[in-house]
Amino acid sequence: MLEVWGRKNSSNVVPVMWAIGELGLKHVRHNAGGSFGGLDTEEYGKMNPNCLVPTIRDNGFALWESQAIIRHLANAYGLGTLKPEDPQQIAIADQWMEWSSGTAIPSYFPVFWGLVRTEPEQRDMKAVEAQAIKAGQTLKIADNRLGDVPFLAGDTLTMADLPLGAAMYRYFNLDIERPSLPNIEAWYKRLCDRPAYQEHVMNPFGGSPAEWASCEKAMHGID
Ligand SMILES: N[C@@H](CCC(=O)N[C@@H](CS)C(=O)NCC(=O)O)C(=O)O
Repeated sequence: MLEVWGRKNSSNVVPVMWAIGELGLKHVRHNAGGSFGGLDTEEYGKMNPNCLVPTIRDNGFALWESQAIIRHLANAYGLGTLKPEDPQQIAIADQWMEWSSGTAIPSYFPVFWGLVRTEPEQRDMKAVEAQAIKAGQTLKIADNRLGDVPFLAGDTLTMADLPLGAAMYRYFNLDIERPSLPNIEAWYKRLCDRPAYQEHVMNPFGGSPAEWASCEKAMHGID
């Protein structure tokens, strides 16, 4: 049995759940982190010494770090789907995962944090706007790539698309100026057509800390 620990609105849990959905894996998810707590117990610390989410246990095998989890699921259950078969395609998929988590998401994340996770009266809108411009510039790199191929690693959806694809739902639903990114927009529309994306990524997150908390509250009692 595959078990996942993590609240479903966590930006690092979302791509893991999306991977599980794409692969159609039977699983149990335990709400943890945020207002659900549960990360500071001895038992949880043994599975994940960072006391963060997500963590999985796959038939007794515990693993943390969302990208490592996505790669494990793709290796174990997604050869030829989420995990390309050709070594060069695998390397390209890895490249876009690394770029997404190391470059693109860090450029967009302060915008999300500066709006959704910051009280309106404490927001530094100049910094948010400046960062939104930087994020847009960075995303042009993926936009160029997606002008050549429909998905980041080639013709079909792979693990390459998951980290950035998950972040794009929030990017496109934040109240910010965005540059024209026609190829990312077309890719994002393709992702929005996927049932697993609809179920695991397209969930309300609100536009302020109060709205975020009320979206999270609505999840209590739902595992
Ligand atoms: N690099 C880690 C980061 C994990 C992380 O920062 N998780 C955050 C949620 S996105 C967390 O557990 N925060 C504490 C909490 O949710 O209570 C990963 O990708 O899994």
